[in-house]
Amino acid sequence: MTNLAALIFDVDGTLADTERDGHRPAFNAAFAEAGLDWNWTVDLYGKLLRVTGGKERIRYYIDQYAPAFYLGEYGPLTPALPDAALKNPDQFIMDLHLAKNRYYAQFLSAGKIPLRPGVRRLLEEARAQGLRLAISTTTSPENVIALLDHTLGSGSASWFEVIAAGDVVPSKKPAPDIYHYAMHAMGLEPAQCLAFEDSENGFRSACDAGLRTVVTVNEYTHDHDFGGALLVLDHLGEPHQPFRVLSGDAHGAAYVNVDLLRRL
Ligand code: XBP
Ligand code: MG
Repeated sequence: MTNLAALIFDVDGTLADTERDGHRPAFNAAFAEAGLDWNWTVDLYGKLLRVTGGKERIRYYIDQYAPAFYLGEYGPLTPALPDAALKNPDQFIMDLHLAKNRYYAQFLSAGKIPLRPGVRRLLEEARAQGLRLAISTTTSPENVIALLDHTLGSGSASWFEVIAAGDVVPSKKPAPDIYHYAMHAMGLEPAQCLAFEDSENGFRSACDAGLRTVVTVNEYTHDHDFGGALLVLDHLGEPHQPFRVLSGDAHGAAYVNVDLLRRL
């Protein structure tokens, strides 16, 4: 890509392994705090990740695994549910999600969620070479800024010209809206940008926005369908920690740098 002008990064699973060790235990802590006996195991969470968005994921869980939560508009069947859930289930879900994000921020501030290999190096190199940076994510802006502050450093959100996040678009990934939003805000065309994703939902979103995509898989996404991706890797790699190529032509490189991105 000789006309490469910007790199657009997904967040959860791409910049850091936030799902298994961040959002998932934070959801569980919020459930316990609310008096629920729900427990999202590592395996179960893999299934729930098919739905993007934390609030949407809680609703999907209720539909699939705890349908007694609702009885008509109000009033779950099970007496084990807290009063607040009986009175107003929708508000209860919103409050659960807020509590989840509070725990998530605590885990971040405790330094429990590092960046994935190669992420800091590539971002620093891209900045030094004048590439523009953006974020395109399903999670909230607050979660993105907390992650950046606690990993790249305080104020590092300013490295990104646009942080396209959360409910700013009506349809979350796999819809392409959040990528369209980011490119529109930067005044760029898809041909000038590269996307970085970790999951099939994110990859679909980027593809349907017309973007070429580099995928770095994780334990939840290694068997997803990434047909048509420029490169599928286990991570971005470091000079001392080469990536493994799962598909695509890495031109003999051992780690992703701007030179490789321009050659894709
Ligand atoms: C991943 C998501 C998010 C997170 C939880 O987003 O689907 O929902 O799991 O975050 P992405 P919220 O990979 O696009 O960054 O609870 O804030 O939705
Ligand atoms: Mg992701």
